[in-house]
Amino acid sequence: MPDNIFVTRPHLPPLDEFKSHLDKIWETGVLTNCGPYHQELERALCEFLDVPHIALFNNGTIALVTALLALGVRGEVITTPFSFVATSHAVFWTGSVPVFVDVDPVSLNLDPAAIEAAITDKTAAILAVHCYGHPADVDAIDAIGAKHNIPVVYDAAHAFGVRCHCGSVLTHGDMSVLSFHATKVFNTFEGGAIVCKTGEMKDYIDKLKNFGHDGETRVVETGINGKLSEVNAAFGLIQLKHINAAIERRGTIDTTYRKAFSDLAGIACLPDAGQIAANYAYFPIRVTSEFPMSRDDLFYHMKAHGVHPRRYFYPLIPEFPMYAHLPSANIDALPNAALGSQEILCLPIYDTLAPDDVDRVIALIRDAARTA
Ligand code: T4K
Repeated sequence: MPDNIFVTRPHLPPLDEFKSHLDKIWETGVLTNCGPYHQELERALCEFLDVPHIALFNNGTIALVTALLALGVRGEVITTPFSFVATSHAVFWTGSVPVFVDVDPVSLNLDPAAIEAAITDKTAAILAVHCYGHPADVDAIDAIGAKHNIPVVYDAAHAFGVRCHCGSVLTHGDMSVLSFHATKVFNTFEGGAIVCKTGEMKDYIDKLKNFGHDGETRVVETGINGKLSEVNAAFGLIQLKHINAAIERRGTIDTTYRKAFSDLAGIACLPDAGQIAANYAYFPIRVTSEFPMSRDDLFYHMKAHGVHPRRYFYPLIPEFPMYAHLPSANIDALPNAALGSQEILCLPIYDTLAPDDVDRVIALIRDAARTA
């Protein structure tokens, strides 16, 4: 049996580069609480991502919760059913309630018309996702937020480094939230960040992520512990040196898959959503009714042959028990998300995925089409 191929593998820079930073951390004994590596990574990321202010976090989920808290969001939050469950969980943890509306049938990102139709006097925010790193319709969503005077937060967990028609996609809305989890394009083992617009807001977020401390003896908010450690931050600095090459390699794999499936009935690649700079975080295909096997049969067939794609995002968030009772969780009212959830398969994509392994994934799908 050949080696297993997983949907992703973390980018790991040369270990020696990391060791020199570990030596320094051992020397200084500064392990956490926003030390020099933390500060340096914030500066480096602002520059690399072309954004004004970044506050690092210990993961994307705590960053999402903190972003909503920092904006004072309390009430109903219009969001997508088609995402990783952390998107809705973050809403829940702030004491708010998610209101699910349908996604666009092609991009699988929130449909602005559906957002607009769902706004009521209870709406406290819009939480949109750049699903797979493909930009949401930021102009339309920002305009809805402005028109109704409600904050817009983008869950940009998949969108590290993505640029759209007007520069970094992370500058849209009131805040954007990144994840630096091991499975992401840029990782710090665990980690995340909030991108915000002003120095005052960054100061406030920095207090919120440090128990609400404002100096040694003053506590001004019921904050949380959201700090990224020095080890994680140092790792991030090394990652950053290699990130362009890693994204480039992902881009080559993306092109190879698109070419390989261009003539295969029943396999449809998601369009790239018009990014100016993509990050190729995921490679979603739709397995449509024209394919001789169902999406799930293809999924299990591939797994039986040592290739492990993922059905991101199946089930839909509103199908999970803690959300299923909500009025907006009626799946019949979310047909585009429901179809996406039944058809999508995310294929392996990561910088160290060997060309032979890419060919193996392609051959497995093409053979399945021929022999089913
Ligand atoms: N918003 C969105 C839209 C998100 O997608 C996420 C996270 C968040 C918010 C929350 O951000 P964080 O709080 O996580 O920073 C994974 C990740 O755990 C999760 O971070 C991610 N989204 C989600 C889409 O995917 P799983 O359950 O699929 O991960 P897992 O452990 O099955 O890993 C997938 C594959 O990756 C494995 O088969 C092998 C490989 N892998 C994984 C890990 C953890 C490795 O090779 N090494 C590793 O250390 O959730």
